[in-house]
Parts: sequence; structure tokens; C-alpha cells
Amino acid sequence: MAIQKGALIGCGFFAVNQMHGWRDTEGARIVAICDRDPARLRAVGDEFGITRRYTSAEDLFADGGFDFADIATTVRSHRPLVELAARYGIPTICQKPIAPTMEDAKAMVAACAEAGVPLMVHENFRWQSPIRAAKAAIDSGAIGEVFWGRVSFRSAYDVYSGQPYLATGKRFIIEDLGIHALDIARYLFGDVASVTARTRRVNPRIVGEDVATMMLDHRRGITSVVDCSYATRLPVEPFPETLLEVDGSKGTLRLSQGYRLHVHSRDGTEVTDVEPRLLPWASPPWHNIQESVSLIQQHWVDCLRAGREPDTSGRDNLKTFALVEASYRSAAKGKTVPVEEFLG
Ligand code: NAD
Ligand code: 89Y
Repeated sequence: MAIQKGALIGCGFFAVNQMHGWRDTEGARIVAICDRDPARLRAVGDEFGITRRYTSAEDLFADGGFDFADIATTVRSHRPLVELAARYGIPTICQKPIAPTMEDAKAMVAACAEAGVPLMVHENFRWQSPIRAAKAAIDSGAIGEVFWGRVSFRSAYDVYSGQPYLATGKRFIIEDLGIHALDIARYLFGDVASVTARTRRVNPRIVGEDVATMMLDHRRGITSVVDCSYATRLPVEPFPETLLEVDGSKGTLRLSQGYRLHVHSRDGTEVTDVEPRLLPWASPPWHNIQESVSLIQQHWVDCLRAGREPDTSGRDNLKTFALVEASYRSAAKGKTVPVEEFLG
């Protein structure tokens, strides 16, 4: 089977995980890297032994010699880079959030569709093995028909030292982290008709909101609460665990801190340890996220080979990004916002 050759653009904080992930991925390898910051380019190039290095994405694409691009830059550059890849007919992965606005996100999806190239958003949280285990338990029917859910991420972990830009944007937790929790809610409970949200800034040293609570009306009749906070000091810091509560007609499911999955049904309560594998290059507490990077990248290669649309394609991700936009609008206006306002 031919190896898919990749080029990674953006050699920053998170890209190192992606580079490790690519080493694990069956059927792919990174042959070129790009960063406009020469020091970061050198650091990643040296660590991973990549000799083809570019400070300009235009030069990278003009030289070619790769089958897909992996964009790991921050949000402002996502649209120009995805459109550049589309012009060169190169299948592309783009980090979350897909774009700063819905207009940009739709233009990116349209550009790739017109060029006939696959676009996947690196929406990896739904690939975390504890989330997969919860989904499998729900799908087994053990708790019956789901009528209510909660996706919760509450922490006081210092994310600002590794990612300083998180402290400076007008938008913070919904766009950066809530986006993953909203995607998990879609993954578990289906698409959403309307959103009611409230936000708050607790930390005075940041610009955006660090606390958000969203109530989602899912089309299937399920109600869910998605809540996230970077201002919540707990006795045992849970970062970066997403906790779940799901109520069904026959029982309940809880994914609790410490990666414990509880499935309570008529037959009793089963508690399973669903802690993710500690990959050789991973470092707790990030190992949960790091494992999901490997899993989503393998999914990308499998889809490329099979000619299948990835689960978190650009097209799919517009529905998650619409929840981000609807949440900000709802919080600003203090009222419920139909998701259709962004997807129509
Ligand atoms: P970062 O600022 O550390 O790194 C971004 C890098 O991209 C920088 O080195 C910068 O020089 C480079 N860059 C920017 N524009 C460029 C361009 N046009 N051409 C070439 N290089 C360019 O950022 P980060 O913390 O690594 O975040 C990158 C992305 O990853 C963000 O979108 C962030 O939201 C996302 N992220 C995702 C996860 C996850 O679990 N999925 C976790 C953390 C961060
Ligand atoms: O950027 C964020 C993400 O996607 O996962 C966790 C994070 O690194 C900080 O909130």
C-alpha cells in the first residue's frame, strides 16, 4: 500500500503532538514542514529529522511532492492556507477552530468542494477513547432511549503559559475548548436545533470569557447541557478530562473523573476503567488528548485510502462551528438562538 506523504504547516505548541502522531500512523509520513518562524521550524525539523523546511507556505505548495497538508497554525491563517491547498488540489486537515467566522468557514468548505479535495477538521476530542467507550455503551442500548445529557469540562489548569494567545482574544473558552465539548454533544446526542448560552469572565488577566454554559435542544428531542470553565479550582485538577452524564429510559451513564465509566441499568452497575493508553511519547495529563491525535490522524489516512468522507469533515464541522456562533450570539442577546441562523 502506497505511503501518503504529508506536509505540516505550523510548528508550534500543539504541532509537536501531531508530528509524534504521524510517526505512529500506519500508511503516512511527514516529508516537509513549514513555519514562518525559523526557530520553530528548526526545532521541529531537528527533533523529527525533517530536512525539507519552508518559511513560506506558497513556496511549500509550489515545490509539491506531498499528498496531503496538515495545517496546525492558529485560526487567523486557516482560511488562506486551506484555500491555498485547494488551489493546488491537495487534501487537507485543518486544526480547530476551523475559522474566525462562519463566512470564512463556509468559504473554506466550498473551496475544497469545488476543487474536489477532502477537508477534515482536526476535531479530536470525539476521538478520545473514554468518549468512544461512552458512545459504544449508549449505542449498545444498555441505558435505553437517551433523553438528557451533560458534557462538562471544568478546570483551573494554566493553559495560558503554553498557549499565550488564549489570554488575548475577545473570544476564549467557547471558541477554544467549548467547541470540542459541543462537538461531543453532537456526536453523542445528534444535531442541534437551538442554543441558549451564558458566559462569564472570572480571571481578570484575560480578555475573553473563561466560563460558559450552553443548553442545547437536539433535533431528536434530547436536551443537553454543555458547560466549560477554566476558573474552577477543584481538589484534584481534572484537566483535560471531559465528564459525561447521560440519562436514558432504562438507566444512566456517567463518565467521571479518573476515567471511570459507570453504566447503570436493570442488570446492575458496571464500572470500567477507560483511561487512555499512555503512548511512549505522551506526557500526563495530556495523554488523553495526545492519544486522540493519533487516532484522528489514522482515521484521516484510512479515509483518504478508502475515498471516504472523514467523520469530522469540513462539511460536518460547520454544524459544530454553528453551535459556537449560536452560543456567542445567545450569550450576547440573552435569548435562545436557532442554529439555522448560521447554517441556512
Ligand atoms: P502556536 O502559536 O504555538 O503555533 C502556531 C504556529 O503556526 C506558530 O509557530 C506560527 O509561527 C505558525 N504560523 C502561523 N501562521 C502561519 C503561516 N501562515 N504560515 C506558516 N506558519 C504559520 O499555536 P498552537 O497552540 O500550536 O495552536 C495551533 C492550533 O492548534 C490552534 O488552532 C489551536 O486551537 C489548536 N489546538 C488544538 C488542540 C486540540 O486538541 N485539537 C490543542 C491545542 C491547540
Ligand atoms: O486549545 C485547547 C484545545 O483544543 O484543547 C485544550 C487546549 O489546549 C486548551 O484549552
